[in-house]
Amino acid sequence: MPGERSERTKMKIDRIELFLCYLPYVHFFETSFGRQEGRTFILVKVYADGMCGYGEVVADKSPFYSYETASTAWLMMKDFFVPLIFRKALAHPQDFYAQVGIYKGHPMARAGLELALWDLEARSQGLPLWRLYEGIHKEIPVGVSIGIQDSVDQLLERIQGFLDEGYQRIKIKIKPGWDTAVCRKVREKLPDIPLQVDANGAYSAGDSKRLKELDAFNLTMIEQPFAPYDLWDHSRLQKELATPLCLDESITNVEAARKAIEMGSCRIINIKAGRVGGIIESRKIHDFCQDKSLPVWCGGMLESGIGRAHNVHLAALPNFTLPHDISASKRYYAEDLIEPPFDITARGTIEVPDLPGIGVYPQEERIRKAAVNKEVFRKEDF
Ligand code: OSB
Ligand code: MG
Repeated sequence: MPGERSERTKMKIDRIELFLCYLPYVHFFETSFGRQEGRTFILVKVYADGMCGYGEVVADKSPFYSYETASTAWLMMKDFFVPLIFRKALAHPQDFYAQVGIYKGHPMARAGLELALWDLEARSQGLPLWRLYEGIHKEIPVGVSIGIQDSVDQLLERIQGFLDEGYQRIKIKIKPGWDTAVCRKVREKLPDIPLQVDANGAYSAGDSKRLKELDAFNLTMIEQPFAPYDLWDHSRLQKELATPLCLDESITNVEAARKAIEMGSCRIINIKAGRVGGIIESRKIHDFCQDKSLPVWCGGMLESGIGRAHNVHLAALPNFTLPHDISASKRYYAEDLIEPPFDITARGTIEVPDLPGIGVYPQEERIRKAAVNKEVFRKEDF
């Protein structure tokens, strides 16, 4: 495992800070779950030897995407994961990963802490995260995920705007009633762009006939048509579809990935560190998929620049080959929490930062402004 340290030089975490934050979006984001105007999330700071690492918990205010919320994640960290780190003197993310497995569930809460420990570890070694992860990509291909709009014309206008900005592919959110007719109109206007759709589990097996109509639109993939637990119906649908299925919510760990692949439930996997509990589990899924010749890409949860920086470094791994849901800072927030902001190159890519840790500078003043609650935990209190 790269990034391992000897006992002698092991860091000791002496303080952990949690910030409950809210940032308004530049444009509302609507999925099959509903419309949102901004994002609630938790920033995690872990301190050791005068250094600090940053992580982000992607759990939202409400349990739409998963059962986790910002409140449940806060509680799990406070009652279980933070005490575990202090009591067992865990500082290396690998040690945290090995020990936190005694508890069930709550991957987003774990991931926030694991990410912060990775940032700290990388900073202490003076290396960017992508080197610790053994990444190879110096820049990563990126796309944009566009929510459900008030009208198809508005959607077409937004798509054109993002294409003009240089994004390599477009993903649109779909739900029953905002699907085939929308895809047809997009294809009439833009017959050749790389286009994919994401249903966030809005369909059920009875909708299979309708979903098969999507084969007509030359989509790169259809993401998560059915419920997260439903690998079986995904496998039945994939057999009848020419378009590859991509699973997001269903892939909660490497075991779920193995079962999905063995059952033929998908041909592509979207990896999100938050959904699967951190970088170590993400790498296991990445490696397993690589072994099975399945391409993966990095999904997003509309993170602040801190969470997005973590995604960018993860996406530097070799088998992350398809364009990611990692967009420029200004696509999400008027003022991101980092400097410099992420921008799109003329090649439709984002450059992987080469400075230590996440490789971008968190802006403390902006974090304070975004924070609606804060809690500090000290080693001496455990
Ligand atoms: O399903 O990929 C998803 C955002 C929030 C929750 C779930 C999803 C999304 C996105 C946005 O599609 C991707 C991004 O961060 O750009
Ligand atoms: Mg998705």
